[in-house]
Amino acid sequence: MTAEIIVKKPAGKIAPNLADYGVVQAEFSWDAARRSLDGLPHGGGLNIAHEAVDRHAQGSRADHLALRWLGKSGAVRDFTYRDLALETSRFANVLAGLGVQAGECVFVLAGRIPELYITVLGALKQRCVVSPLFSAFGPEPIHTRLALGSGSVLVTTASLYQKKVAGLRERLPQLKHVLLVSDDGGRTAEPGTLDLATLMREAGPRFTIGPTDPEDRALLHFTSGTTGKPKGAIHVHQAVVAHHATGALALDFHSTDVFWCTADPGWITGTSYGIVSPFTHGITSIVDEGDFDAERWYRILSEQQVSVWYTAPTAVRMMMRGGAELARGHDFPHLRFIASVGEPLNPQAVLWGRDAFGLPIHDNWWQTETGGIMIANYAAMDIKPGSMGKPLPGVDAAIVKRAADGAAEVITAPDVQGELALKRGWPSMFRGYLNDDERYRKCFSGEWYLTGDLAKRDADGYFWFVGRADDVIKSSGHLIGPFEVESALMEHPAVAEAGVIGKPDPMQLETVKAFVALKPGFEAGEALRRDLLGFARKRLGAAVAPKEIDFIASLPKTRSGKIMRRLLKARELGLPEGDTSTLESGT
Ligand code: 6R9
Repeated sequence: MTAEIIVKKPAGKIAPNLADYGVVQAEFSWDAARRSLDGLPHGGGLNIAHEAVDRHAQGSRADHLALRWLGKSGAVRDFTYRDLALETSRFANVLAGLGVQAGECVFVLAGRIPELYITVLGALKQRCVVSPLFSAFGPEPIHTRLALGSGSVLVTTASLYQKKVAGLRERLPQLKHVLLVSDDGGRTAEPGTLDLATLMREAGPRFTIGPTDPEDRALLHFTSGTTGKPKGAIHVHQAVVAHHATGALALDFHSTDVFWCTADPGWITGTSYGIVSPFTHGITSIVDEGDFDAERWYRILSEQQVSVWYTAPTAVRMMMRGGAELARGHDFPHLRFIASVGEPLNPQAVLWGRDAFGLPIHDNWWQTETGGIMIANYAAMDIKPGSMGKPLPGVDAAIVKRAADGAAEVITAPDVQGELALKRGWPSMFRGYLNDDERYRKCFSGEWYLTGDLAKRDADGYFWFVGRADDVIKSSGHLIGPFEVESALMEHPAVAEAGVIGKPDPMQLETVKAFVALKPGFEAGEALRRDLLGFARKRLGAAVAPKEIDFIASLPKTRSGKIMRRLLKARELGLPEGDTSTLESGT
């Protein structure tokens, strides 16, 4: 790992919310965090949509820009908090008018269009359980999720409906209402569906949110396992306390911020931080309908005066491919904080941020199951590139090993690898896997939630990601984290991306094999392969360095950008590929 530590200078123009980690950690309490939200009037409980929308629309931020939508082909639509409150109330009235009750499940299958954001928040007002799906899913993954979640309402676009859903209707007896967004502004007219725009016009713009218990179900997000069906992680309204607190502490939101979370709400990052967290802070969010395009992204960061940017390592690596010169063609005078999640952020990428933007990239770690950021590099804290940072104040994280009887034993010595565990009790912890209590129970040992990730904690309290428990390689008695090997390969000028697996070996149990995608201008061939093998061996030593390297055009990734190492392995070994519903097409 890179030895350099990025030492932060004390307060720049804007003082960080978390100025001293130790102090905030000692003083933080979830009860106090809860009190920085409003709660529903007259003791009506806690509802995400009230905290995200109505309380601002009823207060001094009513005319503040909440959401600026950038369409694929140049259209721009702006919504103030007042606009958002009226539109989301209309949708809540649409649901109520259709007889959709609190607790019923509403799915939204759409690209990043304003209706997605409005219907998710509107459904939360009606106290429905909401599940946003990736619009790129094919019919089968859509069917699996709607069936597992017993979806009674689906909001989608006319074209997605024709292509993907119409043929499934007979197999979805629970699905009572399909509401369509027109692709061209006209009225939709598919049999068995309703036109959303018409319903919205007819619905009233005022809606009173009913009493909401903080433990009422609110959001449902599916996450893929190695095998079997996707798991539906259930989150409750109380999660908003963590969404809000992490916005302040980990993403350093200030009231003047323009925030851009590049994630799609089909991935939990795009819901917790693309919808809920920034709105609870009353700040402006940018939503881009378009797909990744380095030049477009630089333009958005610059023209929209983005001040806080939350993205993923895969996007950072794609931008790195184009070189820092591309970034230097733009000015980013407003940008002051960059964060990333989803995968380990290679030290190279942290440092590239400094070259391209004059700012390091702050890695943070969490999962669909944790609902919000749990470990982070904070604005005021020194960064050790390659580390995920320190636990969120209010979150107790530890490295544990599982004893023979399954009990989790905390490892107190530093730098020892074990499973990353979190002590129960933070508000956005998932409350179950849909219809799978057994699987839920297996995630816990006493007070500890076991994450399935392997990590280390160093003597300064920084956490270092090693790999997912199922990705870790065992070679000649050494445990080898694929991330460490990938990061070393990434330091080579020809390498754009690397994915590393363990390949069964009769002598060593497993040997390390790397798949490498090259930057433009480099040619795959024997000479480069030898060069890379030597380069890795010099950095990592013979025990850890890959023995084999294959060149590959691009690595298989999930739609949220995670390298699917298990798929590289299955393909290498000719094994069944397992659940590939989240695989990004073309990889
Ligand atoms: C938010 C999200 C969770 C898994 C997690 C881990 C990996 C996420 C990471 C990271 C290393 C980071 N992961 N952030 N690994 N460093 N900063 O990604 O949720 O899609 O459920 O994935 O992603 O393996 O367990 P989800």
